[in-house]
Amino acid sequence: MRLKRSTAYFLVVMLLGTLMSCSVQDQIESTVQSEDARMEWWREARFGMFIHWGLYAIPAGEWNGQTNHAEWIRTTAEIPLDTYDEFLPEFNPVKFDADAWVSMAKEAGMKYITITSKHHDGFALYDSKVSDYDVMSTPFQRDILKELAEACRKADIKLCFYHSIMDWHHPDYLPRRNWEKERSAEGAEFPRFVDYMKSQLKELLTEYGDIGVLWFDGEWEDTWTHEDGVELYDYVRSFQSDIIINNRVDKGRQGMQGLTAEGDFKGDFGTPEQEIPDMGLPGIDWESCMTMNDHWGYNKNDDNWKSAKDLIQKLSDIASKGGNFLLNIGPKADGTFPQESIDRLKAIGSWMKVNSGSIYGTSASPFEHLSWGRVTQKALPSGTRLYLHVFDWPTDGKLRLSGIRNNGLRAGLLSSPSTMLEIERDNDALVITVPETSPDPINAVVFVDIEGTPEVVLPPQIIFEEEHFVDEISVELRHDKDLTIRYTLDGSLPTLESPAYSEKLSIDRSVTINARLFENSLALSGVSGQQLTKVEMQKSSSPRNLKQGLAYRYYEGDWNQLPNFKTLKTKKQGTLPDFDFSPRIEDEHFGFEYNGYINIPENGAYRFYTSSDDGSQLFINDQLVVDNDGLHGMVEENGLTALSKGYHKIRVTFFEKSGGDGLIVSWKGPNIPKNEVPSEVLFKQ
Ligand code: FHN
Repeated sequence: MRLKRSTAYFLVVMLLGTLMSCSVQDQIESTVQSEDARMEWWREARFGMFIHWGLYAIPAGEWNGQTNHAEWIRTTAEIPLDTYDEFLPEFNPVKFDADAWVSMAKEAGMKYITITSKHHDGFALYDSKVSDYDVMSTPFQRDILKELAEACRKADIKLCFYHSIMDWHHPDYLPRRNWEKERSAEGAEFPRFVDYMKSQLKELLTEYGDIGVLWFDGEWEDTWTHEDGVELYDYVRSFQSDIIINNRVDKGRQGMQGLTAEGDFKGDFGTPEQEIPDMGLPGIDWESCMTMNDHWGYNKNDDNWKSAKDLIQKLSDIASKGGNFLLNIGPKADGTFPQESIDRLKAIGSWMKVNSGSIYGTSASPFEHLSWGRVTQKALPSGTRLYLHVFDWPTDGKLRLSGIRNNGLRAGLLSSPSTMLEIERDNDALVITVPETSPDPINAVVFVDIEGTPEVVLPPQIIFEEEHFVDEISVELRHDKDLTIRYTLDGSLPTLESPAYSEKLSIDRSVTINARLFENSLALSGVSGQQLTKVEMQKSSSPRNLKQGLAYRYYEGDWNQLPNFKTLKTKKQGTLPDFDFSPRIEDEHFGFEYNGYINIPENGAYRFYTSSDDGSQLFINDQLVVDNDGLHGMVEENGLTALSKGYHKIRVTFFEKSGGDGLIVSWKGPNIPKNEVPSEVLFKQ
């Protein structure tokens, strides 16, 4: 059959298109598969050891009588380079024993170790051929990372490196610390620093065996760009194609909550720091890194240790949300771990010896909030094993797993797996009869095997504006299943006798609303609950002679938290339309206090927000509403207050130490969606 040229051409294009689309589809699938293959050991591992170690272990957090320093000490104590380098001849950790470190990690149930090859101070813990600022320039004269690599290999523990992009030592790194006035940036070339950093990374990726993860950090300064991050990600993968790289290689990390912003940012996992996401994040790999006390590097005065109970429950909480836990050790200058760290590792290890199956290779809970603990899950050939991490043991011996439609096949305790426990069905719940006393008061794990994959019926959503309200509040109960929602307002369990929800509720008093889904005479879901509190409004004031704008005062100083500005000398003052920095003189080490009145349009509960780098606070009528103090990246905090229509005093304080800076003041209220406080509602006398 002869085809017109155009038809033949069209068919060829279609054929190519099909081939292409298949190949594109194949590419996508193969990329996902290769990504999954690469991440497999990491997702299985769930638990790793972070190690922050270097010259800073010598001062151990103390300098000139101040004791709150750690791995940042060169900057937080403003130690000139040549003074800091006097630590080099003191670094001699004669008690360092790589096998002992690795053994403690392994005994604790950790599957990988992430150690600082180089932190912000620029000092390398290994024998670098491209720098003398390394362990070979100290009395120790041993390649610590080489010894650790061998110890990890023997123990089948993955070795991973933390490598800081920010470098306070290399002459080509920019910017200089702003207090380092005497350290000229003359002749510094940042691209030359990037080449140096790549040379060190090449050493680490070609001379220390297979590396599990490259954990970048210090990516936040403006000299490091998204383009640099993309290039560095590919550069690292060119040496070890299966290596995993965190999201701090690029510029997509969103502050300390650590997840990657929308966009084409590089990084295989998110890095929440000192915090755990509220909910699981389906399809997103993330790892929460945390200290055991308040410092990453060793601080001999820091006795604020998290309990073993807290750390064990955090491990379960993180795993129940599908994340990894990277728990930090800050070794001492002699090469040993602090005893408090050793004790906690041992306690975690004892728990993991019995319960590691509920952590390794598990995935996130199919349930939302459970009052008694957390859930992880693992596929079985015949269905699914649910691990119930019970923090609060049921006093009646009945452990209730609400809202699950699957049948329970068997149940038992990980601490005595041969003893089967009785399972019965009560409406929406599987109820497991458990021993009177918990086998592990910190976190006892009950396993329940079910048919198939979990079919969970979540409780109804309780939708409302704010949990505090002034006159009355409208509440909607919602569920994606078109069935009956029954509710109570006194905190009791909704039953068949409870009222059925039909339209929005108008509540004019404080209540505890509970809601549950029913199908005919059977409860299908667990209970969702919400406390709604009626509050008294703060009365407005009647200031006279108001003019548009805010009064500001500008200060300069080096703080790690908000100072009491009233005790400081004002450098500048005047009027501004809103919370801006335009009057500032310095780019760093400065602060502002803004005072005025905010015109509240109607009675109601108002939520205020500050997003700032570094710290900020917001006061209404001299009452603290938002506390966002401290050294941090752009982080948002909020607070709620009930205000009557009219003028209310507002005060916002802010400080910037160094690096990035910013302040955004927002609000949300009746008929006001969350947005920046507009200048039109700000006034001063
Ligand atoms: O500045 C570092 C800090 O010293 C520490 O290494 C933590 C660990 O994730 N990361 C940075 C702070 O976000």
